[in-house]
Amino acid sequence: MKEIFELIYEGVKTGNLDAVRTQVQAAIDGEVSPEAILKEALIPPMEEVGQLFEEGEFFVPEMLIAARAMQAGLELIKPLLIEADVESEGRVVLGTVKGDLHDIGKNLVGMMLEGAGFDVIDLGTDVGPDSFVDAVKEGDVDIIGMSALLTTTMPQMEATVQALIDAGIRDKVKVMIGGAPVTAEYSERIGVDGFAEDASKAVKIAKSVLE
Ligand code: B1M
Repeated sequence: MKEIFELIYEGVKTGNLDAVRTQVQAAIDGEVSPEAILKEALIPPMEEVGQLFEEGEFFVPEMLIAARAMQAGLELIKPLLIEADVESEGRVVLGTVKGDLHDIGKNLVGMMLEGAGFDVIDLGTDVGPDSFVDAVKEGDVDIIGMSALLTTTMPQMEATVQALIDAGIRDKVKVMIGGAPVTAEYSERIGVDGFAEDASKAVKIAKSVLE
């Protein structure tokens, strides 16, 4: 099985979607537990990719193709994971804020969070404060994750925090934000719980805000 795990690792790291699909299916057919496939074969290469990105060795395209390859593997084991009832790290409601249609970064963050064992509900793009509030009211949400790529849409993050306060549910959920124009200073100013400048840090922040 070591060899299959190594092939999955290499496939994710190099973004070889077909190899990942083939090897994950081989592991499933060999009755390897979906949890082992996730934790020992799919997540470790993404951690390395995130690390290489932070060190400037990998760039966004490499990270995207790796994330896509990991996602292909995840899709195969997802039904089995649900069946096996693997404990989730937490539930994240993710969206790009109102007026903003950029979704590549958000999708990448969502994939990394899923890969790290979070349950992700993706509300898509152009998500207004009320939609985030409604999602929290529907229950069982641990973190709201907002993405913004435009300086003109960033204020929607503050508006969403205010909407959560107005609805009396700000203390029921952690809020984390990110996106190219977003800074740590801005996140402190608007009173959110976490800010991440890239997708791999988003996983670390999501884990730390729930601690
Ligand atoms: Co637009 N765009 N765009 N664009 N676009 C930018 C953002 C811009 C910087 C380009 C520029 O002028 N240099 C500029 C914004 C300027 C500003 O506000 N300061 C801009 C503009 C002006 C516009 C339009 C207004 C252009 C126009 O129509 N005149 C328009 C707006 C549309 C709208 O949203 N209403 C527009 C449209 C588009 C496209 C549709 C063509 C396309 C988006 C396609 C899509 O997303 N499906 C697009 C693109 C591709 C870009 C650039 C080139 C690339 C963005 C991207 O995907 N980056 C961008 C220039 C740039 O950023 N260099 C630009 C890759 C992605 C992986 O990175 O999204 O930063 P990023 O995500 C990172 C981190 O930020 C972080 O992790 C991710 C992975 O590491 N992160 C989070 C993101 N969200 C997070 C959430 C978290 C944590 C971390 O927690 C929840």
